[in-house]
Amino acid sequence: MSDPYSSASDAAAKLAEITGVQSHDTALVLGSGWLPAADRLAEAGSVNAEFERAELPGFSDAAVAGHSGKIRSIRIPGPSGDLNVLAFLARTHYYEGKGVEAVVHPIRTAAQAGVRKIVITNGCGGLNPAWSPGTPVLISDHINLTGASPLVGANFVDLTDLYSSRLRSIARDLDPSLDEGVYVQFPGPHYETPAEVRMAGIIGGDLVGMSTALEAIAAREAGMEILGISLVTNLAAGISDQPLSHQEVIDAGRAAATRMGDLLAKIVPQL
Ligand code: 8IG
Repeated sequence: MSDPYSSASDAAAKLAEITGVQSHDTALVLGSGWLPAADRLAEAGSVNAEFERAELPGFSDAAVAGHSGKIRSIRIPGPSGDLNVLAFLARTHYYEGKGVEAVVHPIRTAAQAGVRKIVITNGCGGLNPAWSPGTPVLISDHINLTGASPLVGANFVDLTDLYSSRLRSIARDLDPSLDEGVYVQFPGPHYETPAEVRMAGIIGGDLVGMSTALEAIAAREAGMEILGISLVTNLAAGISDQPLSHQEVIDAGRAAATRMGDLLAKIVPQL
């Protein structure tokens, strides 16, 4: 990719052409287990367009089972008129080896498409044994253990209140049962060892995953307000004596779909 920002601007132009929507208001990035929830959100409104993300400049095909490679533009009613929501039904993960630029290209495309607020979701492992698979947790902060950044050069972006306390409090008003936690992004694609999970807890983490942090940094650079929601799909390695499996992740997402969909349908219009 040449200049990542001009590539995102090309993608945004193509997005406007495909969707017929000149400007989107809110973006939604869907993590493992969240696809059924996006379907419920679409039912709360109408779909402007849905297409393969590879149709946009700079995007490649999806690589993970349980992720769809599509992008969906949804129009939903909001308190002060309709909102256009740009939903990425899958993300590019850092572990795919396509580089950080590819990981955050959807975020930068959304920014160029006018998006000012973003909901970043993921499926992850939980350190708190009270979080049974299917529990949603608001991300209060993150620890980036990838050793990478989407930013290049002397670009000293402030990450204080990265996961907007204003948006978190709106979410908790709508669902007071929501807990909060610190998300630790590991590079993956392997899951953690039990010792690494213990370390994550000692350094202040509550959730372990392979996404979100790099995207949130790019979203902040672009000036967006960020809400992060993790769906705990499994207890992190060593927290329970069960081995981890990707099927468990997909099953937990399916089981939690109704709750997550209702949550998104309630929260997204109010942000
Ligand atoms: I879903 O336990 C899901 N993604 N790193 N660890 C990490 N990523 C995950 C996990 C997990 N579960």
